[in-house]
Amino acid sequence: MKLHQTYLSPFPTRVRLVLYAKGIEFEVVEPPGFHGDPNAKGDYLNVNPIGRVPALELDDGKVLPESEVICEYLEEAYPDVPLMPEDPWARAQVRLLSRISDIYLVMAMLPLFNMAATPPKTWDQEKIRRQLSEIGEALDFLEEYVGDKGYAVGTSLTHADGTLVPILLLVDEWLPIFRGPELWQRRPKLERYWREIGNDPICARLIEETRTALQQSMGRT
Ligand SMILES: N[C@@H](CCC(=O)N[C@@H](CS)C(=O)NCC(=O)O)C(=O)O
Repeated sequence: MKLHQTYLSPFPTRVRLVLYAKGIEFEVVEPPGFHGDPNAKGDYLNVNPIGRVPALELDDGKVLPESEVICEYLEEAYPDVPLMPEDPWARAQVRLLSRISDIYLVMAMLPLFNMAATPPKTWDQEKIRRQLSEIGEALDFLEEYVGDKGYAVGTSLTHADGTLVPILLLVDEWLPIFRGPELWQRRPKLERYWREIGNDPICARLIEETRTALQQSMGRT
């Protein structure tokens, strides 16, 4: 199995959590043309015509794009080490946290990611102010629903941790370049989650991998 991905993007990180947790062997392929790399995506567009990362390539050559769909596929194809709770309400909480992150938080961060690739003196301060306000609102939504027992939902690893860990790391480490809202201020549940989730060895590994990629990318720009 191959995971076409970058370590900087939060979406493949969500998939790596599943692969690590379930002990599935895979090869990492890092396609060109992402995160400011001026090279064309080239052959990767034949692998994944959507042109985004991640894409999971099975041993028989079939390719699946879209992180959430990949995670659901892996959950069904490799049911050992379940990453979904059994209780329907808890399952809904896993999906809710991922949905809030994808729809509200990631969408609010995207314009700032794009802006960060341009010279700071061209940055639209009003746009930055609006995006930071939306990011703060999305973090408030997460504060409402995130669990308080060491994991995003319940007392063990779920797909919601795969969603939250990389995006919170980006908010924490990357957002300060825009003088963003202090992530943990007035958000004690999120603060506790962030403090405790690093105790999980798989999440600690994801944090380390993302932090290394972030430092490399900042050194490059
Ligand atoms: N909905 C997609 C989003 C994936 C996505 O947008 N990935 C970004 C990287 S963070 C990407 O590939 N963007 C296209 C590009 O950078 O050219 C998923 O969940 O897999």
